[in-house]
Amino acid sequence: MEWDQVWIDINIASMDPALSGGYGEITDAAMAIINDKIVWIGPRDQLPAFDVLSTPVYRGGGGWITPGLIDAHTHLLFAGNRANEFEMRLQGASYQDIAKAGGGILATVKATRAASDADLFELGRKRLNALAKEGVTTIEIKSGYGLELDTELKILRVARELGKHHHVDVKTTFLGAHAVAPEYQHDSDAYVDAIINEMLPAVMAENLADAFDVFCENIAFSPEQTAKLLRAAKTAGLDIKLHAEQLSNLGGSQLAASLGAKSVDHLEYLDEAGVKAIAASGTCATLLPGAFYFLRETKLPPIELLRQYQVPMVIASDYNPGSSPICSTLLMLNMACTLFRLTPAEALAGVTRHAAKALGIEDKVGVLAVGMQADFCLWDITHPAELAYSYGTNPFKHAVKAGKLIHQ
Ligand code: DI6
Ligand code: FE
Repeated sequence: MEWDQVWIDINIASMDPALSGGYGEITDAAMAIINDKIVWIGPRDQLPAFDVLSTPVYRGGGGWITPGLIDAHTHLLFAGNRANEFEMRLQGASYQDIAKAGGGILATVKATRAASDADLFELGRKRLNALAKEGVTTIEIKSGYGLELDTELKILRVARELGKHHHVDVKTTFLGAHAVAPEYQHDSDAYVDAIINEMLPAVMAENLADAFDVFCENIAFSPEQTAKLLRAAKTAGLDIKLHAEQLSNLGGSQLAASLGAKSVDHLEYLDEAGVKAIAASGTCATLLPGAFYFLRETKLPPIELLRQYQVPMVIASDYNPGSSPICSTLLMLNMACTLFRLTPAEALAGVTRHAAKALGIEDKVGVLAVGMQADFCLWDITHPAELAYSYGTNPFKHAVKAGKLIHQ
């Protein structure tokens, strides 16, 4: 056999549903790679003979290998911070009160409009490095802190640039409909029209987005406005997804499901009809425990119903300055289990196999199997449950991205 690299002295949590056990585990495993692809994976004692003199062999020291982690919902690119609002909330103001008083998302919009491309790139690079050091190899980044053409384009261009300059793959989402722009406070329908007629065509012309998202909520866009926006995006050829049922139940999930959305996200207020609808359309349910935690939400997403209807559950950081200022995908694994009672295996599927599905890249990444891209991490752990169990000592050792060992 002629291979470019072979890994031995490892255990593998492949997350391959074809293998038994929640992790698709292979203990005392081996894996072989040619170029950017996995060409052999299995128990070490079944590894075919290969030329040990000409093949680089990597030893994993008995640790575990998982697919590279995928953070499928982030608002990574913003300027400033909202620690002042954190203090206000500690004194009793609600997230909605602050938003209605012109703070919240609009405060970050102001800071982000004022930031230069270079500043924004630098902020993004540092945050992406922090995630990469926890094993993230693919990330989704949303715009949504511009709410005007130039700044939305600036954020998406910087996101694309980050993807070019960093080993982490970046998928971009145009979220011009994150909040009603300050210029349109009294005419949200006109802002919806501006998104559809001015911003979306400009985003498409520069190929700046892979997907389109809307915040469907009583402090943002109504279901009618959301439907109009999602239809326009779909017609333009973008994947669609939705911030839905975060603070109230407006039926956004059903709407998004009826339009074939890849995912609906947040979902604390999702009901059974909504769960049925997303199960029927093959839409993923993205759960964001960081926002639940930081907003001290008490209403849990309907986890048991999602399990019952076999909806793929995604776990993501929702990293943003208002509702989840926590730049850590690993901490989300822990919170998914402690706050939402997911099993550690479900949580890991949420940042690998299911996250890949939510981004439409499940044919390439998220599972370790023959033919998949060689995106994986080596961890200094004795069982994959440790990734969700403990936090703070970071057991991450190495990432391999598209067959390349990353030095960081
Ligand atoms: N829901 C959220 O939790 C974030 N965006 C959204 O639509 C919050 C964004 C922020 O507060 O800056
Ligand atoms: Fe979000």
